[in-house]
Amino acid sequence: MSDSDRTPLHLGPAGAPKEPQAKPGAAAQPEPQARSEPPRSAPPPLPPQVDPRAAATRASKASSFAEQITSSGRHPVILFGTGESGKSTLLISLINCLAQNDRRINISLGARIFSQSDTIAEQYYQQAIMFYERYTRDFAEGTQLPATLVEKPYFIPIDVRPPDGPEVKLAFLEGRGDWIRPLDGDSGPVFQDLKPEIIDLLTHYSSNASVIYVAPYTIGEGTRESDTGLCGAIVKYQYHRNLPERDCHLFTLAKWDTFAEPLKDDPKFASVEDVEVAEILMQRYPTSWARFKNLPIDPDSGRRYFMQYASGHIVGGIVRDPPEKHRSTFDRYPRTMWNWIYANALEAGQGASRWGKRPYLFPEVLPVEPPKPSIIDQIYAMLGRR
Ligand SMILES: Nc1nc2c(ncn2[C@@H]2O[C@H](COP(=O)(O)OP(=O)(O)OP(=O)(O)O)[C@@H](O)[C@H]2O)c(=O)[nH]1
Ligand SMILES: [Mg+2]
Repeated sequence: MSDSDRTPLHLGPAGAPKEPQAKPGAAAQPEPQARSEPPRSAPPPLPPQVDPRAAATRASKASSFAEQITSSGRHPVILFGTGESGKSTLLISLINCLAQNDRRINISLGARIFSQSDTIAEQYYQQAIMFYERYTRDFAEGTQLPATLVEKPYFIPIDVRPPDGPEVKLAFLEGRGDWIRPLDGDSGPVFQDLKPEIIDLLTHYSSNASVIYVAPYTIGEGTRESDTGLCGAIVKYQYHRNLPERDCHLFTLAKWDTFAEPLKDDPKFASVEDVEVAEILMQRYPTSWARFKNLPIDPDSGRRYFMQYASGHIVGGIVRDPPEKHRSTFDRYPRTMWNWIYANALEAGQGASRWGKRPYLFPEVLPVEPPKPSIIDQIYAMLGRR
């Protein structure tokens, strides 16, 4: 089945009707518009006879990721992947898909999420501005992203307003891949625990989140470490998350252009059987793919998908303009993912039972569900790692 032919199966309880193909957008390129930051307000003074323990509780609540995301009303999108797996570039490709290529749908940097006006909250927002304004522009002009080197994970608030559908407010969680790198040594644990901020989010956030697992076709010396790291992230996610079945999960075979090279006109860049993508995942990511397929989610709930993904035409370390004949295929990857994110965010706002069909931004592309886990997958998942 080719991407362009994909029937929108498995999406939502009743599925979505097939629509005519949308024209791939390659319109003029506006600068992403950043929303100006609201003025900082001074922190409220503590009452005179305050109990220090109560103050501490309030302080930790105020800086709690779960608390802040809940009060912002934003839908969190969490990305897991080891260093250099392509998380940040994937996020850039999503932003640029709307900000640069398809002006029909409005995208902008949202208001700051952390309400308190301390240094760390300010730093979070400055990082988000930097990402949204600087990195997206640099990437569009041909420069690769630097490795993410922040001290703590942070959210990039993003608002998406389609002309003929409800607006969604999102919060993309950006961080460093080496936080999930497997631990060295012949004894002791293999998996790192997640950062405390992410644990806080997973433990206390009670609505649904979108979770993206980034598994690149090629990386460094090979995919083994990336597989183990990703498996560890899923193990820890499962350990900390209350209600994993409520979240929406997407496993991506990233850097697809390094498998099916558009410069060589490999037809698989545009069209490939889903079973082949699943086969590659099984070979290159045996433990994390198995673990993913074994997440305790109702197989018929439409909460688990996979897809191949290319974030851009990146050759020899240079980001290039895609050749005209491949442009619409490059666009299809972020469009497909946008459909998934948009529907998840709307569902979170409205409650699963309130919509009969899955809403989408781009009718021509929708992700698909993975095959059911085999016995071998189940064994791998139990072992945790090979
Ligand atoms: N060919 C190709 N290269 C990609 C793609 N996505 C990312 N890359 C390259 O892979 C490298 C790592 O990408 P990043 O997005 O920085 O990876 P990351 O997961 O954010 O890495 P950390 O910030 O270290 O965690 C960069 O050199 C990117 O240009 C892709 O889809 N295709
Ligand atoms: Mg990064």
